[in-house]
Amino acid sequence: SQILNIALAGNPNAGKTTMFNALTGARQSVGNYPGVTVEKREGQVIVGEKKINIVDLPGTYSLTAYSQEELVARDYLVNERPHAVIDVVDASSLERHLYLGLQFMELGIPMILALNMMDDVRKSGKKIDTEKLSELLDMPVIETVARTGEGKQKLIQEAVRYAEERNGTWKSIKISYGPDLDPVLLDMADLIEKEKFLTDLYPPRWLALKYMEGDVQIKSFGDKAGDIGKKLNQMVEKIQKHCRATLDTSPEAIIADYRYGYIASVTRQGVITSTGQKERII
Ligand code: GDP
Ligand code: MG
Ligand code: K
Repeated sequence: SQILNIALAGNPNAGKTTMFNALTGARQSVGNYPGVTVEKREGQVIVGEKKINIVDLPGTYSLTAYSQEELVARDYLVNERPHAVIDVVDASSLERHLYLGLQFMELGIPMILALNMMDDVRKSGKKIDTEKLSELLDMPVIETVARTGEGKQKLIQEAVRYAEERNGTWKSIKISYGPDLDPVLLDMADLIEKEKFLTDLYPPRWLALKYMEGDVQIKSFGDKAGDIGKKLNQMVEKIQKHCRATLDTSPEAIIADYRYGYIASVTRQGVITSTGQKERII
């Protein structure tokens, strides 16, 4: 039968490597990604009769081209197309950690959320409504404590089930970036779609967003592609000028604001509650 490839991703210190070790035990190997010094940790886990290949991706806060780690992580996802990504988050800083998760959702890769460090959450007196979060994000959400192995079995089983259900289908969510950026993003995505610019690897709207964020890797692909790159550059320059002149900001800053706004709109729907008392004591 087919071997499933599953990637572990998340912010640094979310507990990825601890979870990776808990899942794979001694069945692991360490290498490097081609051309860079970033460590590549791979391991195997058996679920029932199935063999699962797990990659522990470098920790990242975003999916930009600013750092080698972020480029390695996103290049791995788009080029190797693992069957699913498990986003390991520190559940005690859920909103901050979901910033990366939202970008996986925009990329469209099948995603499972591991709410790690649930021991810390319980101690703090905070409560997370996992079912509600799963419903709102439209993906499996599993509570874990990587340090003790709590939830690891459920996590990998659910990842396998979900990976098989999605069967390699990527579906990206489209969030609003407001009245200034949305129309331009639509125009750019239309152009990208029409010209089939990198659309075998990335969703058109995602590429448009990367252009607006000034992503050097995607821009260099466009520059090599000629006309489409020139047109996209012009569109970005125009919206940059508009943002500077009328709002004294940049498209990049607006994009970050709307991402945090989207995350807050999710977590405010009763996902995070606290029994105030305990929180005050701690
Ligand atoms: P990575 O950077 O995402 O690979 O994170 P690590 O696996 O290296 O973990 C970062 C730190 O968090 C380590 O000190 C771990 O022991 C700790 N840690 C990992 N998982 C948990 C957990 O579920 N609960 C608690 N309290 N600590 C954890
Ligand atoms: Mg690690
Ligand atoms: K910790």
